[in-house]
Amino acid sequence: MTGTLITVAPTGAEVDKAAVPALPASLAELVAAAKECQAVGASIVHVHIRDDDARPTLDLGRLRDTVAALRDATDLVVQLSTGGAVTDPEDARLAVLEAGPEMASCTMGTVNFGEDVFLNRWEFIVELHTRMQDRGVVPEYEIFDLGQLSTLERLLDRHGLPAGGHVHLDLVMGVPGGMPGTVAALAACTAALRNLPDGTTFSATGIGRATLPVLLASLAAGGHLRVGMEDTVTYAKGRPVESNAQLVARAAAFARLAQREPMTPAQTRALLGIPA
Ligand code: KMH
Ligand code: ZN
Repeated sequence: MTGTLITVAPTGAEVDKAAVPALPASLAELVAAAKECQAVGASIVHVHIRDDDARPTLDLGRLRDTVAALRDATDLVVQLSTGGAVTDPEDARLAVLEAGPEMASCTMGTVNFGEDVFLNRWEFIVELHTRMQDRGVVPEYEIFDLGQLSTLERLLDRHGLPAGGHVHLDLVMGVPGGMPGTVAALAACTAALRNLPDGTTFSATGIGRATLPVLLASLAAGGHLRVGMEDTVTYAKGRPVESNAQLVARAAAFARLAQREPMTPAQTRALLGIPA
């Protein structure tokens, strides 16, 4: 059994900075959070950025500055979100790749997202996947529901393996409108992995109160972990999350208990086929 790849998703597009002041929103806050998270066991940072008013943005100049600042200050694999916010148009989401990340997210289908819809048409998915192949950007395939694993299988069959040659996906569990954050749902997903290329790896994240059950289930199933304030802002009942590092430290402690040490950024790059 390998170590544990821990991704931190520190910001997201949905949490309101005014309601959650600990959320890293400015570039300085994001870089500081990323450094702290690397120190306690993260190896990938999944990045959404905010504007000066802490609203989500896909501004390309800001994205380029963010990639550069995170590379300067950390060894983390920088994974830009191409999901953005539910209101972001497809062309702006595709343009994220122009910021030159090593890695980017790529969602495998449309899903109801609370009161909203997170739209991911087949043609858009194909465009994102093939642009990533052309630019050498390694995808993390985001899976919000079981059927999206079949979409991933179809994508790889028709359009080939991603840059780096390794398939890595993230099960996002517990979004209202997607699959629940349960052991049964995770087991159904892991059973479906047999239809994907040999060596496919997965991480899992549970939204809100699904955080801990999904974390434990993923470790038990040989999976990796994603945690962060994009996905939960409550550490325990009645106890707000103090920092992203607090969530990463807890994930790393569980990984060690499972005798699967957190992977370093170098080990993560080697696993995913990202050049050192
Ligand atoms: N903010 C969600 C609408 C991703 O980053 O690729 C989409 C999301 C997925 O967070
Ligand atoms: Zn995201």
